[in-house]
Amino acid sequence: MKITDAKVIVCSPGRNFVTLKLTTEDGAYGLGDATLNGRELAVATYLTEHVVPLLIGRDARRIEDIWQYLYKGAYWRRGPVTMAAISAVDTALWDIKAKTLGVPLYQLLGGASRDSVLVYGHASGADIEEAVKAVAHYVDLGYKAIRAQSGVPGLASTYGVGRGGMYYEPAEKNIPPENLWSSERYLDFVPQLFSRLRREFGPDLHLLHDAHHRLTPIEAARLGKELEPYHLFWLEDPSPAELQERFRLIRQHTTTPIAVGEVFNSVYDCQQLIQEQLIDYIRTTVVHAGGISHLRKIASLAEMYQVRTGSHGATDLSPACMAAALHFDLSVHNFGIQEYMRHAPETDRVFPHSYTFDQGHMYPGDSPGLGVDIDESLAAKFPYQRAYLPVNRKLDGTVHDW
Ligand code: EZ4
Ligand code: CO
Repeated sequence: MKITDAKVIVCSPGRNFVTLKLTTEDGAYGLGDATLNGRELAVATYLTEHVVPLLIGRDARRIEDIWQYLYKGAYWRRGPVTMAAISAVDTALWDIKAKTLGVPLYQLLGGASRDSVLVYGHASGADIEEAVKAVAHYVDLGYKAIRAQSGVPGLASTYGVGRGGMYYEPAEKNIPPENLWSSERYLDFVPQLFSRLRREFGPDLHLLHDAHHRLTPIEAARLGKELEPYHLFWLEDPSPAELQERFRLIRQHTTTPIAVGEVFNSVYDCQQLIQEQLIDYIRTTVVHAGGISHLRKIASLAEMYQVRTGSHGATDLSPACMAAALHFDLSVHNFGIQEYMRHAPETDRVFPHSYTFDQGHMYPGDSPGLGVDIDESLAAKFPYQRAYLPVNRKLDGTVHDW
C-alpha cells in the first residue's frame, strides 16, 4: 500500500494549524497534526522540503519502520520541529491503518481500557470573583475537573487569563506582546484563589493549576506546600524542566501532585522525572512528542513508575491531535486526565470530527481511524497569519519564562 501523495495544509481558522494529509495508492488517506505554536512554518517547511520527498512510494503499513527511518535517518535528532513533523507522519499512518481495517484507532492500540476519557477545562477570571464565576460556569457545563487561573493583583496580565468568555488563546498576531511578571505577587496570591475555590465548590471537584514554568524550585516547593490544604488534582509546570533533577527539591517539600511535559519532545526529556518518580503526571502529547508510536513508549515507561498520563490539549493542538489523544487516552492503562480546551467554531468547521463531550468526559467515537477530516476548500479561506506567544519579563525588565 504505497503512499502516493503527501500534502502539507497550513490554515488559520481561528488560529494557525499545520496538517499533513497522506494518501495511498488505493485512495485511503490519513491526517496528522504538525502545529508548533508561533513557529508553524518551520515545521511546514521541514515536512514539505525534507520529509515529503522521502514518503512517496513508501509502504504506508510500515508505521514503526517509517518512524525510525525519519528519526534515525535524519541524523539530527529530537527538537520540537523534527518531532512535530515525525508526529504528523506517524498519526496520519495510524489513521490510514485503522481506516483500512475499518476500526476506530483505539481498537488497534489494545482496545478501550475505560468507558470514557476524563477531561479538564480552563476557567479563568481577571480576579478571584471572576474566576469563581468562570469555574461555576464550567461546573454547569458538566466538567468534573477544572483548571483555574486568575489575574494577580499588581500585574497587568498573566498566563492563563482569557479576555472573557470560554476561549483562552495566548498567541497574538504580529510581534509578540511583552508581559510583566512578579513571582512574589503571584506566590502571595494563588493560595487565596484556591482557598476560596475549595470553600465555594466543596471537596469533590477536581481543581488544577498551571504555574507555566515561572518559579524556581524552592518557590515551587513553597507554592505546592501552601496549596496542600486545597487538594489540587495537580500543579502543572511549577518550574522549567530542562534540568530534570531540579524537581527533586520540589518533591522533597510537598505532596501536591506535579504534572510536567507539554513542551517535551521525547522520552529522553522525561526519563529522569519518571524513573525517580519526581512527577505524578506526564503531559507529553501526540503532536509534540513523536506521535502515537512514541507517546505509547513514554506511557509504558511511566506505567512502570506509577506515573499517569495527562496530555496537553490546548487550542493550538488541532482536532487531528485531539482525536489522536482521545484514542490514546481510552486505550492506555495508566491514563490520568486529558486537557480539553474547546476550539473556535471555525476550527471545528474546518476539521469535522466524531469525538464528543458529555458530563466532563470525552469519547473518540467509533468512526474508522481517528474520526477527523479536513475540509480543504474551507481551510483555504483561512490563510496563515503570523502570530507569536507572548514574551515575559520581570518587573525590572529581565527576560523571564513565559
Ligand atoms: O501555553 O498551548 O496547559 N496548557 C498550556 C497552554 C500553552 C500553549 C502554548 O502553545 O500551558 O496554554
Ligand atoms: Co500548561
